[in-house]
Amino acid sequence: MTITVPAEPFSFTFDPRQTALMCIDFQRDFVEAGGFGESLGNDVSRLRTTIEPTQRVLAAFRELGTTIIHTREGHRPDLTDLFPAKRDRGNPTLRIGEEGPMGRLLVRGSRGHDIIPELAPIEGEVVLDKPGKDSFYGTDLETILRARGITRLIVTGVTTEVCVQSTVRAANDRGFECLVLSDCTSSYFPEFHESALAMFSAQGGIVGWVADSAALLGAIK
Ligand code: TIU
Repeated sequence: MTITVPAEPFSFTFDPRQTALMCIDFQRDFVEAGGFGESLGNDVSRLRTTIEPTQRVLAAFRELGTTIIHTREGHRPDLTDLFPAKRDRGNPTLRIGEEGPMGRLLVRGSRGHDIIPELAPIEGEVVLDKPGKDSFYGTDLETILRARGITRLIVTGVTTEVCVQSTVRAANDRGFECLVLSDCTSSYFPEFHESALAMFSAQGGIVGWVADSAALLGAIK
C-alpha cells in the first residue's frame, strides 16, 4: 500500500508498514501551565493548537496499524545524565530537576514529564525517553526503526525549532525520509516555527518535506 501526500517541495510517498509516526515531547512540561516551558518565560497556549490535529493523525495511523513512537524529554531523578550545558539555561530560579507545580521539571516519573492525556500512548506504542533534543541521541530509536524496516517518518511534536528540528535533521543524516506536519508542530515563537518549516523543505527538501494534517488525512482516505 502506497500513500502519496501533496507536500512541499514535492509529493511525499510512503508505505504505512515502513513508516513510523513520531509524536515528539507532547509532555505537560511543554504544553501545560506550570511546566518547564513556562518556567523559561513562554506562553504555552500557542503549543496547544497542535493537540486536535495530532489527535486526528494519531487516530488515522492507529487504524492503519503504523508504528507509533512517543518521545519524552527528561532526566534521571538523580540528574546524573544532565550536563551543566543544559541545566544552566533558562530562568535561574527554576531549573531542570527543581520542584514546580507539576513536580520536578523534566524529571522522569514526575507529572510534568508525562505525555498529556489528550495524546497519551496506548498499548503497543513505543515510549522513548531521551535526555537531549535529538531523539536519536542517547536512545535506541535507530535500532527500533531499523528492526522494523522503517524508512520514513511522519513527524509531529513540540517545539518546531528545538526537538522537532534536531530530530528531523538527525533522522535525515541517518537516511530516513521525514514529512513534518505543519499544524501538528508549534513553537513558543511563531517566527521560529515558520522559519524551521521553511528550512526543512528549502533547497529541494534538503532536510525533508512539509504538509499539513489535512493533506495527509486526505491522502489516507
Ligand atoms: N522538546 C523541546 O522542544 N524541548 C525544548 O526545550 N523546547 C523549547 O522550545 N524550549
